[in-house]
Amino acid sequence: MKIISATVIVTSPSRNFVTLKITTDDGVTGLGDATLNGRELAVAAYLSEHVAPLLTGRDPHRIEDTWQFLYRGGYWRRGPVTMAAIAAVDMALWDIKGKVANLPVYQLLGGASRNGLQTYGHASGRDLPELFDSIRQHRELGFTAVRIQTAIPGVRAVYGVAAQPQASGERYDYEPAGRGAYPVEEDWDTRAYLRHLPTVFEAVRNEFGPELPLLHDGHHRMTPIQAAKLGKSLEPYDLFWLEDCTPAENQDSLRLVRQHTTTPLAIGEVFNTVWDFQTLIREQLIDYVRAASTHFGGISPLKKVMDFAAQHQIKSGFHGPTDVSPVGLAAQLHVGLAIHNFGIQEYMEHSAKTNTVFAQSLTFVDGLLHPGEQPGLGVEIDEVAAATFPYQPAYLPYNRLNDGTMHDW
Ligand code: EZ4
Ligand code: CO
Repeated sequence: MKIISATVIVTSPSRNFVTLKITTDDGVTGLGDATLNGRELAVAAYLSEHVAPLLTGRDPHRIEDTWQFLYRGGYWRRGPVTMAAIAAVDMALWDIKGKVANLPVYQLLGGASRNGLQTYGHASGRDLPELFDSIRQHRELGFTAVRIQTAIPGVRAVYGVAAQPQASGERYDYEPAGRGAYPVEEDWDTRAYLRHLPTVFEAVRNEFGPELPLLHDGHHRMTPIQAAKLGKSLEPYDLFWLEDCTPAENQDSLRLVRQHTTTPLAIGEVFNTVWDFQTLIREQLIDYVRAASTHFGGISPLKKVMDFAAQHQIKSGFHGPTDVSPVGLAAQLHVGLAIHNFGIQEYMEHSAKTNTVFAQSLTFVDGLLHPGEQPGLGVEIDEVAAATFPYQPAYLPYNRLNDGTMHDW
């Protein structure tokens, strides 16, 4: 069997997605996700100009060799653009292998270790009543764990908080990228945040009791000592995890955070390779690996980092926002179902419009996600529908402090 073509599909049903489609001489096709939020066309060009021409004629079954060929052979290693491109190839080849074997990909990774994946949804509110409503809605939808983000007094716009209250029964409407040619500016004040957040968690615990698993995302905005302080002040509220408390490209700084708090830590949605986790895993400085299949080089490296993490009792918490496409989501669901050290899966449902382009076989029943039993990844793309949604520039917001200084994401 040989690869005869690799084509890139850019489509924007609600948001931008970059998808690689690999076709073999037997007529089998595989899909891979290469979506890099706000930098989509760079990956599309990397794939169509530099990767697709190298794939023609290769044996699609040689997944590991193709991965190493693109990673080691390209000389330039790592980085989000390169690794999203390699991820798409890796996923598409696993999809093909599954279809040829007539098995869902999780069966090729060792088979199911559980019945389904516990997920968490994103609850948010500009004030406590709005937040409580949002938590209740998520529980009605079947979520058994929720991430909590709220507005902060004195801060105008906070990332991760829906701008509109959700109409009863409606799904989460918050969109983590604004459509337009220039990113939206938000503001930030870490001291106000550190004062306010524990009061929010206290109120949520008082309202919902001790059992509901609660998560929070710090979006890389704290220094190590601030993160240590927040972790400590949240200990009475028994968080499932505190996510991205510092910009962790300095992995060593997590030692300081870890010395001061028993709040579990999750890091890595912007990491690209296992090396970004090396110190964090070896020294057990985190509890959850946040990598996403799409931004981490695909299924093959995700399985490898989780096997390394298993030696240190660290679990998965793969990044699952809507900017990971249905294909990328499926890829990590197959990994999550198969590995022993699964932790939790983030799940922001894709919009109805997105689902007119991508047919997904996943199920979400009683709070458990399952990738389905279709051979391969279980996602197909409707290219005619995709072509009706042309790319639109869209960017994540950025934030500045009161005095105008650019702040960490
Ligand atoms: O900011 O997906 O945990 N989730 C997050 C997301 C990310 C976006 C980036 O593209 O932090 O909202
Ligand atoms: Co995050």
